[in-house]
Amino acid sequence: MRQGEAAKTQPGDGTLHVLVIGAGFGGLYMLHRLRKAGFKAHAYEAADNVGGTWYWNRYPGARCDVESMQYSYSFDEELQQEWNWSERFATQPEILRYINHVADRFDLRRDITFNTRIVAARFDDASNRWEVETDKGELLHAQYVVSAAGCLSTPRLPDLPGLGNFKGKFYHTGDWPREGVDFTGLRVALIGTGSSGIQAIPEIAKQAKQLTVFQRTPNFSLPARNAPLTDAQIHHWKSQYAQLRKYAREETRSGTIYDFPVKSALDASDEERTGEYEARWQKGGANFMHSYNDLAISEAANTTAADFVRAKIRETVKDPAVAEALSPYDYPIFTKRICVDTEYFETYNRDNVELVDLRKKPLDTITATGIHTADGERDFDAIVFATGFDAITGALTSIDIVGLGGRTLKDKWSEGPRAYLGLISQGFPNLFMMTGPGSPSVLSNVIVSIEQHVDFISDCLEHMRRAGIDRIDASQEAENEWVAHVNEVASQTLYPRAASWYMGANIPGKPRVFMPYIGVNVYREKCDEIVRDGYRGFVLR
Ligand code: N01
Repeated sequence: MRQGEAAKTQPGDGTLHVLVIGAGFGGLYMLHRLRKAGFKAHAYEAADNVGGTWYWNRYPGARCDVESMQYSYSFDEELQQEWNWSERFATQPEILRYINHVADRFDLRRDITFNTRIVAARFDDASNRWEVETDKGELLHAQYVVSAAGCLSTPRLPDLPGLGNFKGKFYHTGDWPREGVDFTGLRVALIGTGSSGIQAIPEIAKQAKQLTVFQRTPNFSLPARNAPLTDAQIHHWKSQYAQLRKYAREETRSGTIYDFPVKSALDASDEERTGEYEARWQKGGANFMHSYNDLAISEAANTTAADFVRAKIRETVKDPAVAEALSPYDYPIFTKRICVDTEYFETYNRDNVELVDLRKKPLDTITATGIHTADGERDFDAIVFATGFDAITGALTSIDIVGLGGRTLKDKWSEGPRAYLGLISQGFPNLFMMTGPGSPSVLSNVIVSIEQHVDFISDCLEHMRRAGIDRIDASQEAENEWVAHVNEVASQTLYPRAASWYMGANIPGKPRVFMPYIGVNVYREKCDEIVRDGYRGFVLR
């Protein structure tokens, strides 16, 4: 290193090397790696504690639908050996306990400021530093910013006429009261039947006097068949964690191990196919998605799986009209995020549960006492919004991020997000976006994707420090090629056929662009190649 560069790459003037936004799974591991590498790093977190998604989403029934032995960090062998998951699919409280355990075990809290939201960030071209503003009006300076603000962290309340008049209480599943909610004896409305609604509905139905579900689009859901983990299951994973994690990272498209298929659905006889689907349905979980290798690319193959699930809905729900209303027809199965449930369809057989099909009876207005639809008014004491998130980009575009030439990220992304590898958006140097648009993120076991991004970013910063470089941007050409590639990969699948949040379709006015990259294994290979080629496509200076 030449003289003078130590000062350039090791701010000693109160400037941080790295400011991390968020203290969920992404932010915590980022902080840990950066500290180990000797960077001066600090995280800012809007909540009063760690956990991110798992801090906010405390609605009844919240659990992860990636199996717990896989939905955990792999970066520390002792950590993965010492922690014991109790169930096949972990509950939100158990995951939050795990995250707190990690924060304590690696002494991370001393470098986190809680109750502080980052609201703005402006890049200074002359000093290669970011000036970052908090909601307390504090100004911070950092050479690099890493956003670990999450893909599903900006809850969205629909703009329904009259909501301000409602005299009862209303809640969003993604911003659930810390103290919980007791629905005993109450008439409850729930709007939205995505993963959150589908998990909350059976639990709220058990407690409330009456639950009315307002459904706009029915969803495909698979039974979880959750159960306590046995010692043998735990031993299976723990005795070969290193190999299994490596396999998940390097050989699978989603970073998760399933019973992978060997053939096309169309090469199986009707009887064989039904047998395969039934076996996987009984086993439970998202394994069903992997029955055949062409379900995501061939409409004919996909229909066989969709028909099977629709038949299960008819078999489960006693009232045929309700079963029909709950059956999705207008998009291929798996092209919206598949739901995994515990007694979701069964819940509609309860006397205290009603389904309102908003496609037949559109919602007009929220009144002081309830909800008015085309067939009249129903009174409620509480409304639960399970209406989703401004996904993937919302956390970033809600921060006023200003890059080179005074251009805002929001403006640059007004026709769809653009970023090289989903990591850096050209014109916003030294700003890394963990699990950003154009990376596998939400189409993967997100912890696998987080670990890969953390390692990439940390290795990159160490490389830059060694080389005496303190600015990284993406080249316009590399970004353009990457965005085209992400779209090209998606267009070979059925995914763009659904009006899903992957496409931005749940937010009025949001551009319809397929945002995640399909293929954890391929993505990792490409990133590794790019690093081997001296960070090809990045501009380092
Ligand atoms: O949100 P969603 P979510 N009027 O966007 C409806 C992850 N997650 O919180 O489809 C009426 O999927 C909307 O209807 P439509 C997982 O990745 C994981 O449930 O737009 N309805 C839809 O039914 C998941 O995919 C886990 O027609 C309105 C629902 O609200 C992601 O988070 C658990 C409406 C929103 O569904 C998001 O799931 C939970 C309106 N104005 C979440 N606006 C696990 O790991 C929206 N809707 C288990």
